[in-house]
Amino acid sequence: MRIFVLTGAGISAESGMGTFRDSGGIWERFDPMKLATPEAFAADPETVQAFYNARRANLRRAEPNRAHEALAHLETGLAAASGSLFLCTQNIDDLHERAGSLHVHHMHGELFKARCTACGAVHDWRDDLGTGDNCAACGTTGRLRPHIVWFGEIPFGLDAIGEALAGADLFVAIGTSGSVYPAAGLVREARMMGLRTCELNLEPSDNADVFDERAYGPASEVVPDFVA
Ligand code: BJW
Repeated sequence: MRIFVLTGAGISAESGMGTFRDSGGIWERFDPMKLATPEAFAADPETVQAFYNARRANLRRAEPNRAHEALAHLETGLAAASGSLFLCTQNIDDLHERAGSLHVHHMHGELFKARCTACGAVHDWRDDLGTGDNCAACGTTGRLRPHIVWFGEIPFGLDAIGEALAGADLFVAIGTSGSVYPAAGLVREARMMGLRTCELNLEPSDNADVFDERAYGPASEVVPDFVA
């Protein structure tokens, strides 16, 4: 069995990372157009950096939950049975990796990385990022930005995502509202390619009617049940 899993903010909700569009979610408290666009960063880099510095501090305190652990076990189990797991996450946290997942595709980038807009180098970055920081590759000051895909930017590795989908038997979406493209369109692509599709979420997503199978509840319960 070759499984393509797409995860979203809901899988990390019980780890305290916050979702975007739920009641009290990140985009209810903050305007995404002022924080998560290249235009916002160009206009006010200090405010954007402060937003991501706070999110980075939160991630340093967070721990993976049973849902992340279940997917790490699924990867090992499938590999032992000559199958495979392509774990594609929209999340910028590293909780899949900390739970033991070996291969994680971060289509919207990573909070613990910074990218130099002068030379393109990507650096591990766990602490606060500021306009006075240097790029260790080219030495330029003040050109580092969060290594994150903002609105209007092209998600990372779309070719690899397409190839993995084409080679899979089953598509599973976990903890995502299905409202941000192109990730939200993957379930329809999967169906067109003949994969079976399954949604695991707290409540029906925007795409719920597209899935063949659905199970609803907290990720820490429905994901281990699915993997068992
Ligand atoms: C639980 C749970 C629990 C809760 N257990 N479940 C039409 C109009 C205008 C714009 C567009 C348009 N169509 C497309 C666009 C462009 C735009 C877009 O989609 N906008 C929409 C809002 C309409 N997309 C883009 O700009 C993307 N780029 C792009 O399109 O490039 C052009 C291109 C693409 C391809 C080929 C060629 C050209 C880029 C999108 C970047 C998204 N960036 C963000 C911010 C990242 C950094 C950060 O974190 O700050 O990514 S936005 C935010 O949303 C974040 C997430 O990854 C993403 C998805 O959110 P997610 O994960 O689904 O979270 P929620 O909160 O929405 O849902 C959580 C779910 O969990 C809910 O269902 C809950 O019920 C559930 N849940 N607790 C299980 N315990």
